[in-house]
Amino acid sequence: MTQAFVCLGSNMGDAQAHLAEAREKISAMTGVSVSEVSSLYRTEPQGRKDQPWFLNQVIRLDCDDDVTAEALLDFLLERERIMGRVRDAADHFGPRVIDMDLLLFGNEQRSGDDHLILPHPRMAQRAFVLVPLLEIAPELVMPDGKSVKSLLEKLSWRLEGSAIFQ
Ligand code: PH2
Ligand code: MG
Ligand code: MG
Repeated sequence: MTQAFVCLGSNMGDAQAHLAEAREKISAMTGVSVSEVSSLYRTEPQGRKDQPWFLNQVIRLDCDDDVTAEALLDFLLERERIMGRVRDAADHFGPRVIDMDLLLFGNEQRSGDDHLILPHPRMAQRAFVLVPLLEIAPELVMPDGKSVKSLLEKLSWRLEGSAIFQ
């Protein structure tokens, strides 16, 4: 069994419903179960400020031994597409119906030769990822040995209720 972590995000339409649908779709994957879910956080947009705030959540997946990181990534991208996600190559950080980002897959590290980069290349800079991740995995350590807690301590951010400013 391998534990994976996925960050869900939405800032278009009924974001809460989109996150619920995403969890439902992911738990339908053969050999994968959703074993932990964080709270929902309202988060200040990163990368591009002139867009609505996001709703973000991190979930933990228990993956059977025959589920690979590539298969999980392909499944997530296909579910994004089914849910109506339109990719705009020129607007990598813009508004989206649903985003399902694979953060970690056990201790695997990938350089991106096959589109898959692990750990997720931007997670260490994002409080909207690290805060919900720590909520469900407070002792989690990255494949390079750094604690997730130490990554968050390097960032400038604040929590007000369930809102994350960064
Ligand atoms: N996703 C992005 C870009 N910026 N900002 C927040 N707060 N939450 C996101 O999920 C997010 C973002 C691209 O995937
Ligand atoms: Mg994504
Ligand atoms: Mg993303």
